[in-house]
Amino acid sequence: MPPMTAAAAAPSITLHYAPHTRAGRVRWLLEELGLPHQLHRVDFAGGEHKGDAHRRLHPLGRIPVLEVDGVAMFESGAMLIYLADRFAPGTLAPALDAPARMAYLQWLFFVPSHLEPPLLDAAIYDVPAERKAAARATFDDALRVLGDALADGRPHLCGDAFTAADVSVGSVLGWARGAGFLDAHPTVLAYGRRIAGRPAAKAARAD
Ligand SMILES: N[C@@H](CCC(=O)N[C@@H](CS)C(=O)NCC(=O)O)C(=O)O
Repeated sequence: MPPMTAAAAAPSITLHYAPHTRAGRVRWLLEELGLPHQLHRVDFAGGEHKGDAHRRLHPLGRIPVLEVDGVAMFESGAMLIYLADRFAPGTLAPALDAPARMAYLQWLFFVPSHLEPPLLDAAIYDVPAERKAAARATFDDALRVLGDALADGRPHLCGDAFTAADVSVGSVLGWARGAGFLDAHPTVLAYGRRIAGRPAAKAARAD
């Protein structure tokens, strides 16, 4: 009789989050993965993220933080890569040797490099009007790049398959759509709307 192998125990996953923050993209991916997880809603308004307990998880006092089996990590983009590689290799994360892996990583890094900084300045941060206008123009340039990538009619950034890169880009497009910044970019607007309608995306916006 072959030796019995114990089924791998399900990992214990906790996401420290607050609504309308970068935690949303991690929550969206957890929903796409169908992974059981705990949510700890950080009292953002009350400054919980600046307290000692949270700073032990994220020394800069920011969110999100992801804990897996008691090990904590910060940086939402890194969380997406980790979760998709570990729990959906070859689907939500293209395989290491798949051609789509290159576009996948490219778009994941495009978010914090070229989408978030100008969008935050243009839509959210209290910055001088001149800087706001410049940020809006920079954001428009980045949206044109996204629109060109989708211009061949592909449903998702890496081709047919929906990946964690769509989650990351889609989360930023949600903020931009709310600010009306996608109105001049119909292809990007349609893509953003479509992926925001996925059941997992809706579940991640429960609060
Ligand atoms: N690059 C980090 C950024 C983390 C970050 O700045 N999060 C914001 C919320 S979206 C935050 O915690 N802000 C609180 C603060 O700056 O004090 C990531 O993607 O996780």
